[in-house]
Amino acid sequence: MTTKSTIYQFCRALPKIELHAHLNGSLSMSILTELGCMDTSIVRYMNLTDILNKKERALDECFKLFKVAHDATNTPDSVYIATKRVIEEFDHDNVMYLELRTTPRSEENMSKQEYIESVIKAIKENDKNITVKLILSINRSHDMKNSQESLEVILNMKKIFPDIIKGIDLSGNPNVGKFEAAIFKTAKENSLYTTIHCAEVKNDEEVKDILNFGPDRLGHATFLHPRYDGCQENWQLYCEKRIPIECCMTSNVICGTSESYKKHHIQEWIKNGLPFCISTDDKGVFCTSLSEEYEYANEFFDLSKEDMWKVSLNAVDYSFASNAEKLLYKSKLNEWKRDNENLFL
Ligand code: 6MZ
Repeated sequence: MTTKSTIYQFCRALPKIELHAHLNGSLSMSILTELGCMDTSIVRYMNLTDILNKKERALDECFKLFKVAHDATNTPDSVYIATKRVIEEFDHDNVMYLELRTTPRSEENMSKQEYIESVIKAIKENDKNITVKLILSINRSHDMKNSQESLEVILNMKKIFPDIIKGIDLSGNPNVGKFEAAIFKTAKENSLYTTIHCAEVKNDEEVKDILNFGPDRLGHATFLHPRYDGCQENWQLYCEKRIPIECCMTSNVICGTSESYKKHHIQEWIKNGLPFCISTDDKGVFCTSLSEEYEYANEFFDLSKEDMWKVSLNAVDYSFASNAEKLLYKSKLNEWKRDNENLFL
């Protein structure tokens, strides 16, 4: 019988695929404590009431919180520990494949290259039941010179770690800066997959440019469907391209870009059979987990256990893993289903 508690159990046990998780947004209270973060800073990082009280400017408020995490990860050692712990926590939540994304950052005692090396060291040492790949982010608020410098470092590191560095992302406060196609074109030409935060706020012109560029995946896509303040022309273009979107329900609800879970745009993708995956975005800042996000999909959009299993299976296809890896994860999901028939009841 399907009850709240069997759903809870199912969502936790389901082997899951996480494709949209920012390292410095994923730090839990215990990770920040281990990194020596002061209690007052931790309260600030995880203080959702502050964001929720600022309704109109919730998204901008949220971006101020990352400073707490960035201050706690400003040395190669702290970046290494943060990455290691975040991987452990996703593993604990039965995530079997994680594409972790992070923005290479230079600090007083760390270059962008050293930042990436620290993340990769933690990924290489991972001996848990979870495969981890890396997506490197370009912050849209950075100027072209800074972004080009990041791209150069990323391309050099990709040559050394082609099995780990899989893609490049555009993120950062959507109210600041813009999408520069040239950076992503070069990344694509150098065999990097691309995923771009798109329509997290209403910006039809930029959405059109991003869709015309044609990234491999889109982050959020909140203001894309006409019923969600998107324009018909972009929606038509999207439907032709059918680019998988990374849905982060709690993030959107807390940042105020979605009115509520019930009114989240994911329902248009579900209804129209369009490609999407379920993700956490910043599990630390938004106090969530991938299992919880699946629970919301069940609660608000009636996804059955079978549907949720299929969402996880489909996410394998949208991932930046190799074809051989995809086959492996799919067979693992099929095997898990065979071995856990009782959980589907
Ligand atoms: C856009 C976001 C984001 O890269 O330092 N980031 N960008 N939209 C969002 N929705 C809420 N959440 C996080 O992780 C933190 C960085 O990820 C991006 C921001 O640039 C933030 O500074 P890293 O590991």
